Amino acid sequence: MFDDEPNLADLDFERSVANGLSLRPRRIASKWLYDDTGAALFEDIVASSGYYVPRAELEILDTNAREIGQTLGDGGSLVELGSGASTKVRRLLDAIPGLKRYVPVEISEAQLLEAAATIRRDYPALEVIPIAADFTKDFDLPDVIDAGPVLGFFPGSTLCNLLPTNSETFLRRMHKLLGENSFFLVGVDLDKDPDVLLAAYNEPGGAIWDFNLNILERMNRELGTSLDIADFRHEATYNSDLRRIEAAIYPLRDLSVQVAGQAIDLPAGQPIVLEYSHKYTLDAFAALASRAGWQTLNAWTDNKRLFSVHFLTNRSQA
Ligand code: AVI
Repeated sequence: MFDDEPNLADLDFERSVANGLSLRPRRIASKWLYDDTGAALFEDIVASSGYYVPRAELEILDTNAREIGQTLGDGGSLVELGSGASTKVRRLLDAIPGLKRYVPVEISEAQLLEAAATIRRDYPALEVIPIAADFTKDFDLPDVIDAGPVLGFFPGSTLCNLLPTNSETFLRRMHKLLGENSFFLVGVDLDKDPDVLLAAYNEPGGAIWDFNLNILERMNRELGTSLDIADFRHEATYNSDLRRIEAAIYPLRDLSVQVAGQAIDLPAGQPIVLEYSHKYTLDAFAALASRAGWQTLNAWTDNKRLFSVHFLTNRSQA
């Protein structure tokens, strides 16, 4: 998964946690939330009633997939970044019959190959070229896609977990990766009433707690700590200046933990920040994409204006 703290993301788990917990506020890079258990717990968030993102995004894709296909034209390649189980993309595959190729990019090879086999079975006319890669690092796409239009697909608002400057850098990298003849479909969460956001990111005792507190279980398992999840609570707050949700866990009493040979204090009530989730207006995201060299062809929202999908291009004659 993505990270907003490059200095922590490039280290191994133990070093990253030790360094993050010495920052103020204390941090643990969000990429560590998504081990196998975390990824499974995140699916419970996706299925929960309060987290509107998946439903709103599917509504937008269903409504606009045909137009996306018409703009793309026939013989194109769809490159999905972080394709997971390749579920959402089916809405596009179903609605764009002229598509020639699907290139799922996923770090988990087992999940990638299983999903690719299922897509091959269900869409026999489609050429499927799975790529096992961490899309946050440099990787190559197959040359064969240069022959036709390319549609990058980055759903789920994952981009919003990056700091805006890092999002811009990422979009610029994708510009280079997808090539001159490309389009990019990006899911972006909208800034909105903080109460709606807080309801989506807080569910006391619910799936979000399990997901975030799982980091403590992971530390116990992999770093030999003996933290008790009953000593922590989770809370997501909204930072209205920076327009972002800040998800954190809070010790309920003064604790100390030994990581990488260092004794680290975790005082009661002091946050350990796990994840930022930035929220954008349509214009603010279009401006950010433009700074990264993308032109916005369209930016769609769902009916309730909770979420947006931006349809970008780098074609010079858009
Ligand atoms: C993965 N990412 C897009 C989610 C978000 O909405 O920022 C992570 C999440 N954490 C708790 N709920 C959702």
